[in-house]
Amino acid sequence: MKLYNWPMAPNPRRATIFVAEKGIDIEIVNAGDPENPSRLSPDFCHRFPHRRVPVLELDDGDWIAEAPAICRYLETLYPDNSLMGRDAREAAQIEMWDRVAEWEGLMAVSEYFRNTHKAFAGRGVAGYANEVPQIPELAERGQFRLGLFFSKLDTQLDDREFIVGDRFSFADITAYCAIAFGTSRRLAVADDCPNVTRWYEAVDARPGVSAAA
Ligand SMILES: N[C@@H](CCC(=O)N[C@@H](CS)C(=O)NCC(=O)O)C(=O)O
Repeated sequence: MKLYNWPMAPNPRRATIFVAEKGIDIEIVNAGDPENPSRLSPDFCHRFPHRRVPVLELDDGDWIAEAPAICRYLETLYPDNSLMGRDAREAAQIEMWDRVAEWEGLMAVSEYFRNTHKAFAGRGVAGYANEVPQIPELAERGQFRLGLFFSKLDTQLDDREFIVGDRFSFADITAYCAIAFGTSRRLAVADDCPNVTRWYEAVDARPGVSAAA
């Protein structure tokens, strides 16, 4: 198997952290264009018309995209050190918070990033070769939505070490990747969210997380 990554991009990082935390030995390949690091390589886009990372290429050439689907597949193959739930209730709660983190955290940062960064002019939506103009109002709304997500997460983390119960899970990975990417774009955690700050620092210090930087 090969896992296609794009250093600094938050969605493939969900998969590379997952792999590092579980200790799975998989070849990780950079799908970026060496001539233009803000784009995926023409060869990758030709081979995988999904045009987004992460992609997991299987040994028979078949492939799986979308970070949660890749991680679910790997979790099934390598059930030790579960990151997606040990029983029905834990699995559902992790999936619930992963979806919240993706839809409310990652999408908010992505709305901001794709509608402001100069290298993404005309590339407002990931995964298509079509020209999609940037919309400054979407960047503003993304920044606002991220504040809502911080507040929601702060409440959830009020009496918990991690997002679901007291175990690190895929939900923490997705929320961390959203916030880490936001921080790199000067969208820092709001001062009135101390639980998020405490949790973020703990996740950031995990060896599996720094190994997949
Ligand atoms: N929902 C997808 C999102 C994948 C995605 O948007 N990936 C971005 C990087 S974070 C990408 O491949 N962008 C390609 C581009 O900007 O051309 C997932 O879970 O993997």
